[in-house]
Formats: sequence, C-alpha cells, structure tokens
Amino acid sequence: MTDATDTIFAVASGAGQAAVTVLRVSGQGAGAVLDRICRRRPAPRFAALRTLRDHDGDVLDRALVLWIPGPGTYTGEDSVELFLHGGSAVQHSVATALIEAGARPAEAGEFSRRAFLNGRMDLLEAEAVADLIAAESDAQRRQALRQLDGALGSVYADWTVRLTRLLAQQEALIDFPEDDLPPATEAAMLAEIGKVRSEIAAHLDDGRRGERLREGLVIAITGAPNVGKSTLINALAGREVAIVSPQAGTTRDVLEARVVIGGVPVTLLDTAGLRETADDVEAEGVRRARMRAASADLVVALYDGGGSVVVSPDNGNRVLRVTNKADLGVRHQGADAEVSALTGLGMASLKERLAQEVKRLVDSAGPPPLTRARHRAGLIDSASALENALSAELPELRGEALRQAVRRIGRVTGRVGTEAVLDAVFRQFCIGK
Ligand SMILES: Nc1nc2c(ncn2[C@@H]2O[C@H](COP(=O)(O)OP(=O)(O)OP(=O)(O)O)[C@@H](O)[C@H]2O)c(=O)[nH]1
Ligand SMILES: [Mg+2]
Repeated sequence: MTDATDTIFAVASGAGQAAVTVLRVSGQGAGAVLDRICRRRPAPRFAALRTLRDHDGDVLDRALVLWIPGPGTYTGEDSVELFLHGGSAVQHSVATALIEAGARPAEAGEFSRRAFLNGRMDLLEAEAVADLIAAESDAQRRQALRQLDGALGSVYADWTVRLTRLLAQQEALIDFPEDDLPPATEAAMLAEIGKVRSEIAAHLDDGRRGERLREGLVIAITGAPNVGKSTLINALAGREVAIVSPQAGTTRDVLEARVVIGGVPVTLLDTAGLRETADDVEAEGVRRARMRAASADLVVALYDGGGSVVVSPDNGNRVLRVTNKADLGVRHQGADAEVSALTGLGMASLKERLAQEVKRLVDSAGPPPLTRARHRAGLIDSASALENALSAELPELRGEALRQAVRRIGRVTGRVGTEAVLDAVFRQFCIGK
C-alpha cells in the first residue's frame, strides 16, 4: 500500500506532443512543493503566470499555475495544477524538480482513490470517471456522465435509507417492545421490504443494457459457406477485414472489426461458413463460429438463396435474417433486410436496421441501468438477503437479514457505513429518553 500522506503528482493531459502539458499535484504538501518551484504562490483558485525553477534557481519553464487548497478539490486534498509548455523535456525537468521538492509520481488511479477515501465520490462515481475517460461513443459518454452525476448512486442510496429505517424499526421492536414507537406494524414493514426487493429485482432485470453499452456489443455474422459473410463485414467496416473468395470455406478463424453503430461501439464478427465438413481445420472454424455466435448480442443470419437459411445457434439470441446478393435477384420471404454486400444495394437500410437493433439493446430511457457485473453481484446478494428477511420467523433473524441487505448495497457504492446511517435514523426515534 502506498502512503496516503504522500504528496503525489501526475501528467493529467494526454500522451504525445501538444502545446500544453498539465501536471497535477495533490497532497498535504502540495502548497510547500509549489513554494519550492515557484517564488510567489498565486491567490487560491486564480490562474497566474509564474517562472518555475529548480532548487539551483535554474529556470524550467514559464507556466500557468493554479493553487487550489482542499477540501474543495477533486481529491479533497490541497492541489496544484501546472500548465506547462508541451514537450517531454519540459515535463521531465519539472517532474524532477517536483521530486526534489518532496513529491512522488502517482500510481494508476491514485487520484481517484484519494477522492474516494476522502469522501469526494463514491465507488460508482469513481468507476464512472474511468468509464468516461474510456468512452468511445456518445452513448457511452452519456451513460458514464449519468453515473458520475450520482444518478445510479441515488437509486442505491434510496434503498439504503429505506432498508436502514426498517432495520431501525426492527431493532427498536426487539429492544423496546413496549415503548411508544411510531405506529409501524409488522405487516407494513413486510410490505416495505417486499417493495424494495421488487424494485431491486426490476433493476436487475434490465437485459444487461448498461453493461452491454459499457462493454460494447457483439454482432456475429453467420451463414452457410460462400453467402458473402466476409464481403458483408468488409462493407460494414469500410475496410478489408477478411479475405473474400468464390471458394466455399474461405474463412476459418473468427475475425473481428470494431465499428460504431447507432452511437454504440460494436465488435462485428466474421465467422466460418456453417456446414458439415471432413476437413479438421474447417470443422474447428465451424465450432468457433457457433461458440462465438452463441454469446453474441445479435446474430446476422446471412442467406443467398441457395439451400436453406442457416440460423445457428438457435439459442434465443436476437437474430436478423438478411438476404445477400440482391443484385443477382435473390429474394427471400420473411427476410428482415435484402442487400448486395458487393454492390452496396440496400446497405444503407441494413445499417439503419442494425442501428435500431443496437439502440433497442442498450436503450436506457428511464432509471439509470446497471453498468457492471460487480454491481449486479452485490444487488443479487442484497435481494436474496431481503428474501430471507421476508421469510424470517424470528425478529432477530429478520434484523440480521436486513443488515446484510444494506451491507451488500453498501459494498457496491463503497458507502459501507451502516452504523453511521443507523445512528442518524435512530435519532429520529427518540429512543434514548
Ligand atoms: N453477386 C454478388 N456476389 C457476392 C455478393 N457478396 C459476396 N459475393 C461473392 O460471393 C463469394 C463469396 O463471398 P465471401 O464474402 O467470401 O463469402 P463467405 O460467406 O465469407 O464465404 P466463406 O468464408 O467461405 O464461408 C465471392 O466471390 C463474393 O465476391 C453479392 O452481394 N453479390
Ligand atoms: Mg468468409
């Protein structure tokens, strides 16, 4: 573990050459470190142009300097931001001077970790920062921003408060059976537990929309040999991802292409043509094709008029039936789209159709969706603890189950302070009279 009392610094701007490099310093010694490299500390939160020097007095750079005393900073600590001239030589010399002045380079995630430890953000928000930085598309950016705004956190906080209140009532009933508590009948308590449990269940039953959007979708193109799967992935990706040839059984490995469809990052998969074959290598390709298609979010079942439509695997995946080689007059009743991957005929409407499907898979109108498997696991545990609370015969057992349900949600948000919330809630009950 690294020492949380250290003063740390890191480059906050991107890699590569740029006009400006931003260096961020954070920690209780940030002000002192700044005083070592710059003679006059600027007024708090006012940008000022300063000459930066090392301890021999040699000039390192002339830079915009921001001095931001905590706790109203990203990390909650005293912070300094240096807007240096871009370039690795300047950056290196200032970094060296910062180390001489007592700071050390930050580790990955250390700024956000401090922000979390100092109560500036919960775990959900810290994760959202990482998601926002990694966002490749508008839809991902919006989802991350919503989570960063605390939209998801406030849903979980609401459950926590309600369950904690129930827990307080439960404990009060145990400790002070004859005391004059607010009228909270057992039936009303059970009803409220059931209500929270079904709200959590509804939140879990979101078709993995948020997780899908965060991770990106997978669309697999499948079909018989030679129907034009490789031609189609090339057309959708706008580049030569796969080898195309009139020979059946050309593609064997699963090929991937990253594209953005409907504002969502999508990995397109080109797969081996599905058929029975005596060729070992091709058979392995067919096995891989089936396996990857089975876990894809959407399967494009391509058909070219010969033989029958091969929809595989038929496992309840969303399947879009697409007829190819429309330029040769291939038609098929019941097709969702008809294209010529070779000439481009119908490709615009296929793309439109794919965008609709993608949007449907990740559409997040309404309450903010779950975005990580970690959250899902915690909430499943919490819901099952509530199940136990509902069926518990003894009040003590019900209390314990409720406590567990709260703790599990607390682990998701990183706000595990059950006791602190309990204190606050208990105070309303005037029990200590
Ligand atoms: N006329 C016409 N020919 C097409 C079209 N799409 C693909 N082809 C041709 O069909 C042949 C097979 O195309 P591929 O894209 O290699 O087919 P595939 O499904 O990937 O085949 P395998 O990898 O062997 O399973 C090639 O000669 C393509 O040029 C189309 O829309 N119209
Ligand atoms: Mg192919």
